[in-house]
Amino acid sequence: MHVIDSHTGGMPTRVILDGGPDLGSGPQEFRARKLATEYEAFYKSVLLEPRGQPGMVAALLVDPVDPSCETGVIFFDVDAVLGMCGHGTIGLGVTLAHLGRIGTGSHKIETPVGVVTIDVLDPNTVRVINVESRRVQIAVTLETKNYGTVTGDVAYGGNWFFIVEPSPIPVVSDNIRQMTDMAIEIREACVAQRIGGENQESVDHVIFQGTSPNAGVHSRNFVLCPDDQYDRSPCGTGSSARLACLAAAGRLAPGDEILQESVIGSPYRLSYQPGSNGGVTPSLTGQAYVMAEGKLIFDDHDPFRSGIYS
Ligand code: PYC
Repeated sequence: MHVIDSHTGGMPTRVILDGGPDLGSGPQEFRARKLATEYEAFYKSVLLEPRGQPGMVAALLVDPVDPSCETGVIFFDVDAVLGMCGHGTIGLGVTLAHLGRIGTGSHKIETPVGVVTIDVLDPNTVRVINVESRRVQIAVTLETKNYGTVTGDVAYGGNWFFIVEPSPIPVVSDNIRQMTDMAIEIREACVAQRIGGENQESVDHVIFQGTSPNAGVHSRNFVLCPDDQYDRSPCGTGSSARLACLAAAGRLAPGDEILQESVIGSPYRLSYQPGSNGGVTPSLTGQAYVMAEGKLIFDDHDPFRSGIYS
């Protein structure tokens, strides 16, 4: 199994070029469901330690249904198959450019939630035009066990988000452990109280939206991912959901650009255009760097070939 590892603002992506399971040739949504339900051991083995690392997202390349797309891709972390992944798409764009498969310019990528466009601006900088994103609930109140009442918006950006603004604690790296614990409780409360998408989709990510000490930066976020890790990047799908909330609240005009930072300070440039179904079409620009090229080996004699389960 050939892989290329990159990071986008510190958040790792492992692109799987070949050697993944045969998921058939149906719509990407069906293939993603097949991966989630029939190949859990495979996707965990790619990302669990010692082969993988905490927070890492994999991008399994598959043939696109639409031949005008450069590739199909299914993203997953160690605990879930994702609808979309913004940092992973930036990492994928940089990886495909590194391989010489694409050059600067515009390319279409097919994901389980729809076709996204990438603009490769230079070998390390990619703009993603994401799927239409929307705010679906405003100022929802939920009860948590240890943190009392929490209020936030529910929004879609390719994955499902509960967005708390302002963050209950400063969004700084010293608070990552505390924010992680709090966000896990909030996600559990969302599921228990059936707070999610219009069709009962579960909230799978939680965002705390805070301020940045850096001049010119609009905001800084902490994002909890399904694997209980925080996003080292500003989270592309989370930033898309956030743009939908800013637009719906009249706080950001179409075309206006803002700079958003992750909790470790890595930046994305964000803007949107009105979507065709009442939401927004987000644009996010970030940088990724290739770190390693390799071949994953699954040795039958290796007691940890499937990863370390804890
Ligand atoms: O960038 O959309 C994103 C993302 C989702 C999970 C981790 N990163």
